[in-house]
Amino acid sequence: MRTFTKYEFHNLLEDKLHKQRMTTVNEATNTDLFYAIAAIINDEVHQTALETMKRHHQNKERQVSYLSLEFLIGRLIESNLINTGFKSVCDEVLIDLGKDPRHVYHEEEDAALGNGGLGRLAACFLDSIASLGLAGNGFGIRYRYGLFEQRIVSGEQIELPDNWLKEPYPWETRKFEETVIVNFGGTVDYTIDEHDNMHFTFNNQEKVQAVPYDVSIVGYHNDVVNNLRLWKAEAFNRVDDGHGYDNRLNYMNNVERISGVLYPDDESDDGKLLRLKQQYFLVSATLQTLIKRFKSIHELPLTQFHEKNVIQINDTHPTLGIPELMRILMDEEGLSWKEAWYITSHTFAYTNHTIMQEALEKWSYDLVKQLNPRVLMIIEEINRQFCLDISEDQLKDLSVIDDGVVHMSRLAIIGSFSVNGVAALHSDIIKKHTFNDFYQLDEEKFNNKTNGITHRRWLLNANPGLSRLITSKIGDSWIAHPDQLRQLLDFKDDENFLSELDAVKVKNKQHLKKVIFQKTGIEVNENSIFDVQIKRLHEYKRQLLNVFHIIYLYHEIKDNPTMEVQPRTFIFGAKAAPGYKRAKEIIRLIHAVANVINNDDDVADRIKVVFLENYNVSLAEDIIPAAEISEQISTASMEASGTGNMKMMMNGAVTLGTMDGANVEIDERVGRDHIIIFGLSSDKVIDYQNNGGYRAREVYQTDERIKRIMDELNDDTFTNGKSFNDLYYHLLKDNDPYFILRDFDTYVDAEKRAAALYNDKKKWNQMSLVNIAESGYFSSDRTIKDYNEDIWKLN
Ligand code: 26W
Repeated sequence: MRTFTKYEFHNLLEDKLHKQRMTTVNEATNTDLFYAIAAIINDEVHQTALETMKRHHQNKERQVSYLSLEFLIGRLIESNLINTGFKSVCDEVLIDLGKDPRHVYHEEEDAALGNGGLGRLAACFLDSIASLGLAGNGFGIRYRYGLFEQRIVSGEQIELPDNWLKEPYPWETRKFEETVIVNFGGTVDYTIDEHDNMHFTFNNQEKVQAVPYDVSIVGYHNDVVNNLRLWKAEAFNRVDDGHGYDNRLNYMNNVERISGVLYPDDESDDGKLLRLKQQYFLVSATLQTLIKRFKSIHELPLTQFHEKNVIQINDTHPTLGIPELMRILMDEEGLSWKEAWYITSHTFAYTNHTIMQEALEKWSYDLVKQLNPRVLMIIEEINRQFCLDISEDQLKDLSVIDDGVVHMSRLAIIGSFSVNGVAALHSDIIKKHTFNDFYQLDEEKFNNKTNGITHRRWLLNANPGLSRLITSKIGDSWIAHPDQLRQLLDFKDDENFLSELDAVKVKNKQHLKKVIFQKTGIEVNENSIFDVQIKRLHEYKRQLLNVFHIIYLYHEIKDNPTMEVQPRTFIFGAKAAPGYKRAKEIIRLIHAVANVINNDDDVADRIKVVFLENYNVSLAEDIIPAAEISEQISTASMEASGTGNMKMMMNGAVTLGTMDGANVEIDERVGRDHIIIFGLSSDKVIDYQNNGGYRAREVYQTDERIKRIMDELNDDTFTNGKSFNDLYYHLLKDNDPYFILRDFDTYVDAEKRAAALYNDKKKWNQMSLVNIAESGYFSSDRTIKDYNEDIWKLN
C-alpha cells in the first residue's frame, strides 16, 4: 500500500471532490469529504485486493470461508484509514481544512447487519483474518434494512426501519457478472437407472438471482485485502414467465424480501419461512461460488475440495450448507453419496454461541420440505445413516429429525469435523450438558476457541488518548502484537503513569458527558463512577438486577440523606427484540426509575441513571473508552462468552461480574485483586435447574430490601400509571428463573466493594492498568490464530 505526504493526499482529495462530488475543498460538505476520502481509499484497496486474490489463486492457497447471517460492521472509514496507514495524513489534511475529522467520518452510516455478539464477532474476525495475512473471506446477506433503529418514546422502545442505504454505500462493489441462481420450493421427482443411480428432476421451482456485493476487508499494514461478499436477492425480469403485471410485482417483491431485512431476534428462534429462505439463499449462493472457484483455480478433482476449503459456520444459522454441498456434489457434479459425505464432513466446522434452548434452531419438517424438498431428502438420508450406529434409547436426543422438527444443532455437529464453544466455561458446559451425547460419541470433535475483539477498532481507534499513552511507554509494537501490552505491568507503581492513565479516562468521560447531554439533556457528574451495562436486553443478562441495585441505593440515600456515597452514573444501552415483551418492560422500568431518580434533588448529586437510545457499534465506540465499571452480571452458565467485557477491560474498566462466560478467563488473567466477582457459580445454577431447591418467594419474604423494591413494582413509586406487575408476578410465579433475587445480596456487596475501591484512586488506577495490560489475550488476533492452528490449518 503506498503512503502519501500531506500535499499528495490534499491534492488527491481535491481531485476526488472535483470529479466525484462536483465541488471544491472550500465548499465541500462533510458528506462530500467523506465520499472523497472513501474514493481515495478504494482506489488503493481495490488494487491490493486484486493482488491478494491473484496471490492466493497462484499459490493455490487453502482458504477459509466464514459463513454468517450477521456481520455487525459498524462504520469502516476509520478502520480502513488505520489499516491502510492513511489515518494520520488524512486527519492532518482535514484539520488543515478547518474540519473536525470525526465529524467527517461520522457521516458514514453504521452497517448494522447483525443483532449483537455473534454479528460483531464475525466482523472482528474478518479484521483479524486479514491483518494476520490469512486467506479467508466472509459470506453474508446484504440486508436492505439492518437492525432496527431504536427510539424511546415516553420511556418505551419503538422500532424504526434502518434505512442504511438511503445514501450510496461507498465500500461495496456490485459484481453482477458473478450472479448465481438459487432454487426454492417446487417438487422433486426421480428415476433410478440400470446402475442404481438416482436422477432427479425438479418442477416449478422459484428461481432467484443471488447478486454479489463485495466489500474489501483491509489487513493492518500488510498489503493483504480479503473480501466480504454480501448477497442480494433479485428477481428475474423475464417476459416469458406468464406473470401478469401485478403478479410480476408480487413475484419481484417476494424475491427481494429474501434480502429485505435482518431478523431482529437475538437468542430466540421464531421459525419463520422467510428466515429459513435467507439461510438457504446464503449457503446455496456461497457454495455454488466456492465450487466454481475451486474448478477455476485448482486442477484437482472435486474429491479434494475439502483440502482447499474449510467453511466455518457462525452458529447453526448456515447449517443448511451441509445438505446443500451434498446436493451440489451429487446432483450437479455426479459424485457418489460416500464421496460427497467425506468431502462435506471434512469441510464444515461449527461454532456454537448459546446454550439457551429457545435459541437452538428447530425447523419444522414441513417448512424445510416447502423450502427445498431435495435438501430435506438429503437431511433425511444423513440422519438415517447416522442413526444406524445409534442405540434406540439415544435416538430422541441425537436424531436430527424428531417429532416433526429438524434439529439444526444436531445436523451441524454430525456434518462438521469441529465443534467449538466460545469461552472455556461455555465449551465445558456444551460438552458436559448441552451436547453431552454427541461429545461421548466423538470427543475429538469438540474444542474451545475463546472469543476476542479487534484491538485496532476497540482500542487504537476508539481510544486514541490511551493508545498514545501506551505507545509512549512501551512503543507501538503492541498494535501488531497485542500480548505485548503486558509490558505495562512494569509501570504498576509508576505514580506518573497512573495519573496520566487517570487523565486519559477523565478526558474520555468528559467526551461521553457531552454525548449524553446531547442525546438526553441529562447533565452527569464527570467525577462520578461511570458504571456501564451495554448489550442486548435479555433476561439472562440481568439488566433487571442492575436496576434493583439502583433502587436499593436510592432507598439508602433517601433513608439516610447525609450518608457518604461515591457519586455514580449508571449508563445503559440495550435493544430488545421487537417481540420480546418482558425485555421491553425492563427498558420501560429503567426509564421510569431514571425519571424519578434524575428529578429527585435529594439524590441528584449522587446518582444519575442514563439510558442511551439506539445502542450500536458507533455508540459503543463513544461509551467504552469512558467506562469505569463494566457490568457483566449474567446468570452464571447463560452468557456463552460476552465480548463487551473484553472491550471494556481493554479500555481500563474494572469488570464487576459473575463467573460466567469469558469473565472466568478475565479473572484468571488479571487475578481476583483486579476484578469484582459475585453470585452463584454455573454449577450451582445448573444444579438448581436440574434438581430444584430454589424458592424465590422465600427470598422475597425474608430480605426486606428485596421486598421493598419488588412491592414498588406494583405501587405508584415508579409506575406513573402503568405498573410493572408482570415483572413482579413473573419473579414470584415463575420462581425467578434467572436467580435475580438469589444473587441480589452478593451483588449489592460487590457494588459496595467497587465504590470503596474507587475511592482509593491509586488502587483503582492500578486495577485499570492491570486490566489493560492483560487484555492482549482477548484480541481476536489470538482467537483467529487458535482457529487457524487447530481447525483451519491455512498457510
Ligand atoms: C435464531 C435467533 C438467534 C439469533 C442469534 C439465536 C441466537 C443468536 C446468537 C447466537 C446470539 C448471540 O449473539 N450470542 C452471543 O454470541 C457472542 C459471540 O460468541 C457471545 O459472546 C455471547 O455470549 C452470546 O450471547
